[in-house]
Amino acid sequence: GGMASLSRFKGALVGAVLGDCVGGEFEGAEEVPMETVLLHLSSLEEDTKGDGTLEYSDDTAMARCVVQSLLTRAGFDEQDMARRFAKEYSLAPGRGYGSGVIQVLKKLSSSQLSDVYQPARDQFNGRGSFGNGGAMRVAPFALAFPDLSDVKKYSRSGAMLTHSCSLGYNGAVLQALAVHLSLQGALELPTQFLEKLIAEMEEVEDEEAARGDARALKEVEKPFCERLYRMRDLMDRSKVSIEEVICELGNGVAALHSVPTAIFCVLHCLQPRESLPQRYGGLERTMAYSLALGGDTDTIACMAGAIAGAHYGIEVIPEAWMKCCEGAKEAEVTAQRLHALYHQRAQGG
Ligand code: R7I
Ligand code: MG
Ligand code: MG
Repeated sequence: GGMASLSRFKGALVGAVLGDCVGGEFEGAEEVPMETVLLHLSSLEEDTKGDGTLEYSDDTAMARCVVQSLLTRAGFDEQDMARRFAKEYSLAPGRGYGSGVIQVLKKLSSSQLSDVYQPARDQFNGRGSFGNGGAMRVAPFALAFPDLSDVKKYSRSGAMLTHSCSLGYNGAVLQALAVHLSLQGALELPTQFLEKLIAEMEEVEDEEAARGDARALKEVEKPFCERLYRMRDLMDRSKVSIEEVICELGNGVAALHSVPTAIFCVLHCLQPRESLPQRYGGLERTMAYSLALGGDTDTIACMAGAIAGAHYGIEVIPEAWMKCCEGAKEAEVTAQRLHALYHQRAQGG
């Protein structure tokens, strides 16, 4: 489809759900043989599977809260979003939430809370979480706001409800930017896509709080930019092994070790790869490749799925995959409402 088409919106939201559901199988595994990944994916094609047998996890549960909040409030409302996170957690606490964020979600349930950002600030001795929980649920922000500066501003605030460390929320900003650009068709020119991300993140990471967090955590200055430069080097190589990707970009639960990785998965899979079946299209390649990295597979596949889905559109998503994943059909429906909100805003309405 064209720029910011309905197909791309559906692709982004459904792609994220698929990544979460399909990736859940391998979360925490230490690198998964491609053979095992392909077996898992082909098992989805067998019609013995019932509807929605693969359950979504916290990644999708929280993204659904983001969607509902953005739609209901026709924009970002931190009180409303915080309430929805807390409510969702209390109704279904067993979705595999990070061990730290549970504290935040419990505190957010309290009615006496005067500052909804405070529980997140109290995490990890006052530094805040650098986990990828802000980034895993951020795609809807890119689908609600056509304006790049809004995407940056609100994705940051939305992440800060649980992740007050810049290494957490800036990962969310990076992921939101990637979905935003992909929606515009920017992945047609992968080199320029990456250059745009670098230019944006150079600015985003050029602030005192980010510099302070990087110093305190003994990271280099502008850590996300550094990973994007590494990614550029990896893309220039004719052959890259899974081990090298894990070593250079990571596959862990920190935003810094997973958001750049997810973006790399999408870029790497834009073209056919020897290790992947010929019959696979780009979205299927991206999914398979994300799972083969092991580590935080549901989240990496979820984030890669959002970016790839925004690029390829809903048409390329296998019907059998959609059927197996809880919440996929619903995501396709709500994507329409986000599409309407986005275009209403784009026309200044
Ligand atoms: O970031 P978060 O919401 O977790 C998301 C992950 C995804 O993979 C989901 O699929 C789900 O499985 O969990 O939750 P947090 O608890 O904020 O962060 C996740 C983990 O990162 C924490 O449990 C810690 O192990 C680690 N972590 C930190 N460790 C030390 N110091 C995050 N921040 C810190 C820190 O500052
Ligand atoms: Mg999860
Ligand atoms: Mg995860």
